[in-house]
Amino acid sequence: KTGNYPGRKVRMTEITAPKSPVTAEQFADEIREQLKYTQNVTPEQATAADVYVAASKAVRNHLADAWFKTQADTVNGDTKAVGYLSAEFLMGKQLENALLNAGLTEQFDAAVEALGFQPKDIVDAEYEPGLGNGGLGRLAACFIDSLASLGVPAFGYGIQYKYGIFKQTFDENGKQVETPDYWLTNEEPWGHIDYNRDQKVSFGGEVVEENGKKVWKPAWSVRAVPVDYLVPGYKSQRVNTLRLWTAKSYDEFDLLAFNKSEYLDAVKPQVKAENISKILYPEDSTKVGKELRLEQQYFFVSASLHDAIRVFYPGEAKPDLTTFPNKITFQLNDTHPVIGIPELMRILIDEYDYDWDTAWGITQKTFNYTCHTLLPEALEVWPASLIGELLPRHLEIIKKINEQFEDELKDKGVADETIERMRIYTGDAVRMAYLATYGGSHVNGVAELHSQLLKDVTLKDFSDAYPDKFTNVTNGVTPRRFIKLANPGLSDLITEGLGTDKWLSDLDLLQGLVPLAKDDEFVKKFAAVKQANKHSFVAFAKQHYGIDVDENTLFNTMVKRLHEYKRQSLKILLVISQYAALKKGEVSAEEILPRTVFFGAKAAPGYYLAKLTIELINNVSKVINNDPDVKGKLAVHMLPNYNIEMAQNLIPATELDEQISQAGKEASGTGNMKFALNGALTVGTLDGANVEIREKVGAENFFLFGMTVDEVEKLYADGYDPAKYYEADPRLKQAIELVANGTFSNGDRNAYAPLVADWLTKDWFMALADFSSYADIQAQIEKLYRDPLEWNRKALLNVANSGYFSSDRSMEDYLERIWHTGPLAD
Ligand code: GL7
Repeated sequence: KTGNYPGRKVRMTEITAPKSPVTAEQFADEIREQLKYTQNVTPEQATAADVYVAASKAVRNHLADAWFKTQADTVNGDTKAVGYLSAEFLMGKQLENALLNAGLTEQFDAAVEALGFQPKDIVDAEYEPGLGNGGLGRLAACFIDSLASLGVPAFGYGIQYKYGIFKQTFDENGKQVETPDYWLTNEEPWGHIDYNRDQKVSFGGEVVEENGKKVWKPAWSVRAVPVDYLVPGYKSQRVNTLRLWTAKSYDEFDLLAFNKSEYLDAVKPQVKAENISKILYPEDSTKVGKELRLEQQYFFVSASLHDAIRVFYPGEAKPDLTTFPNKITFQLNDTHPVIGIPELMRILIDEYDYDWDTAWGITQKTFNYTCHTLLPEALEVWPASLIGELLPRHLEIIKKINEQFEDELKDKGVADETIERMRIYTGDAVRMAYLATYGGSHVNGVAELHSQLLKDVTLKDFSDAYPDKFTNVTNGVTPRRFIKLANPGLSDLITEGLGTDKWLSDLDLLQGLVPLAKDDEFVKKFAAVKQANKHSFVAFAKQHYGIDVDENTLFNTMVKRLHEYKRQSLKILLVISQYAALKKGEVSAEEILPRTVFFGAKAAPGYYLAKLTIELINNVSKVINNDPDVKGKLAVHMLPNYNIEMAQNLIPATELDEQISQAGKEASGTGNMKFALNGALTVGTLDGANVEIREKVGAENFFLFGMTVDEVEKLYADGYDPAKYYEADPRLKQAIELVANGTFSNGDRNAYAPLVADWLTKDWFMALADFSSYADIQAQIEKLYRDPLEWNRKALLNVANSGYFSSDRSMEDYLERIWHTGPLAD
C-alpha cells in the first residue's frame, strides 16, 4: 500500500454541501427528542444550557454516518492517513463550527427560535474548552479543521485535560490571579468516552534479560481511555477524529488500606493515575522539566501509537508493520510527543519481534517533526536519570539510537567536535529536538524566516549533515472560524464582492477583491462593516468586562501570551509616552488621534517579569482611564482571560494590530494572520510570518519598524547597552521615569523597580533599541487614519492579499513536502 497523493492541487471546492439534510422543523423535533430522552426535560422546562446540549447532540448525530464512512474509507482505502500528535488542541467553542461545517446553521437558527430561544444564547451557553496555551495549540485545531475540509484522512491525538489553561482575573492591585478552569463541570456533549477502545500505558520498573531478549517489567500502569471528538470538514462530507486520552486507574481502590481506615491512602493509586491527565501545563514557549509532564507525554503518545496499530490492523495478532508508514504518517507537534520515536522502536522490537534495523527503518519513515520556536530554552531536554526511572527501556533505546547516530555522523566525515555538539544523549541529558530531527524524515519550521534560522542557527549542525530533511511550511488559520464565524459582516461583503462563497474553501479567491479596492463605494461598505464590528465589540466589552469603550476611536490591539520577547513592554512604554505628551500639552486636542488600546495576555504563573508587566499595564490603564485631561483621547484596557471567544470578537473590530516582537524571536505568529484577514493594518517588525504578510499585502500596506535579525545580531555582538537608548530619546526617558517615579503605583517607587532595572541594564529583547523607530512610525499611522477612505483601502488590500494564510494552504504544503498523501477518493 502506498499513499495515493496524486501531485495535484488538493482543492475540494467542487464538492458542494449535501442538500440540506433536514428542514428546520425536523431539526427542532430532533432537539425536542434529545431534550426529552437524554436531557429529560420538557421544552417548557428547558434552559439555554439544556437546549445547547440537546442541539449539540442532534448535530453530532447528523455527523455520525459521514464519520463512519470516513473511518471505513481510511482503513480500507489506500490513502495514507495523517496522525497529528499534539499535547495541545485549543479548539474553541464547537457548536457553531459544527453547524457551519455540517450545513445546518439556518435550520438551527429557525429551530431554536421555534423553541422560544435566541440562537446566540444557545451558542453562548457552551463553555470554551481551553486545552492549549496559545498559538501552538490553536494551530493544531486549525490544522485538523483544514484536513477534514480537504477530505484528507487524519487523526488528532492528544490529552483530554480535566483542567485547561487557567482562568485569568486581576485583583484590585492589577495583579494576575489564576483560577482553575474546570471546564467539565457541566455536561460536555461533544466528546464521547469509549471505554472499549482503551490502552494500557506503563511506567517505571526495570529491564531484565529473558532468553537473550530485553524485557521491560514496569512498576505501574494506567488505563488510557479515548474521548472522541468529531472533526467535520467544511462541505467535504468527511468527518475525522480527534482522540483525546483521559487517564483512569486500574486499581480503583486499595481495600486493605480502606479496611484499616486509611481512606486517603486507599485512593492513592487512583489519584496517581488520574493525575496524568488532570491539568494542562500553563507554560508557553518555555520548557517544563517536570516528571508529570513527561508522564503526560508518554501517556498520550504510547496510547496513540497502539491505537493506530489497532485501527489499521484490526484483529491481527501478527500484523505486517513494515507497511505502517504507508498507513499513517505521524507529525510531532513540537518536541512534546518526541518520546514516540523510542516508543515505536520499543513496540516494534519488544512487542512485535522486529530486529533493530527493520524497526528503525519503519520508525524513521513514520515520523516528522515541526519545530515551533527559536528560543533555545524552549527546546526540551530531559535529565537522563528521569527518563531512566520512568521509562528505563526507552532510555536504553535512546542510548542505542545515539550510538548509531554518532557512527553515522562519523561515516559522513563529520568532525568530532561537531558530533559532540550534536549528541542526542549526552550522558546525563536527552535532547528531544535532536532526537526528533534524527528520528524522523522531515523537519520543518513554521514561517520562511523561522525555517531559515533553524537551518542557519538553531539546528545548523543537523542541517549541514542532513540538508534534505529540512523544509518550511508557513502556518495558517482556518477561514471558517476566523472569518466566517468571527466576522459574518465581512464574510457577506466578500461573498458579495466575489459573487461566490467558494473563497471559504479556496482562500486564494480573495485576490478577486483587489480590483474592488479601487471602488470607493465598495471600500465604504468595507469601512461600514468594520464600524459595525467595533459597535458590536463595545457591547461585548460592556457585557463581559463592564467597561465603556468609545467606538469613535482607533481600535488598537495587542493580544497574545505575555512574554518578554513579544515586547508588551515596548507597547506600554509607547502608550505612556503618548500619555505624557498629552499631559504636557505637546499635542493639541485637534492634533491628537483618539485611540483605545486593548491588551489581552496570560502570563505563565511562575513568570515573574511577565506578571509584573501585566500589573503595570493594569495600573497604567487605571491612571489614564481616570484622568480627565485625556478623556476621549486615550484609553487603555487590559482585558482579562484572553481566549478564542475574545479573539473572535475583538479581531474583527480591530483596526491596528501590534506584532512587535524582536526580530528573530517569534517563530511565526498566527494572530498576525487573523488580523490581516479581518482587515486590520499591522504595525510590526520583520519577524516570523510578518515578513511574508508584508510581502503579500504590499510594503505600502504595512507599518514596518525596528531592527532586522542581522541588525539585532550585530548589536548583540557589539555589546548592547540599553541605557544609551534611554538617554538618547526623551520620549523613552520620560516614559521610563514615569514608571520609576511611582506615577502608576501611587507614588511607590519600588513597585516596578525590577522592570525598570531590567530595561535599563539588560533589556534582553532590545525593546529600548527599537523604541524610537516604533514611536516615529506612529505619525504615519495617525496620518493615514485621518483619511478613512485610504486607511480602509489598505485594510481591504490586506484582506484581499492574505488568502495565502489559510490553514488549507498550510495543509497542502505539508501534503506535498512532508506527508506525501492526499484526500480520500470521493
Ligand atoms: C509557538 C510560536 O511561539 C508561535 O510563533 C507560532 O505561531 C506557534 C505555532 O507555530 O508556535 N511556539 C510555541 O511554543 N508556542 C507558540 O505559540 C507556544
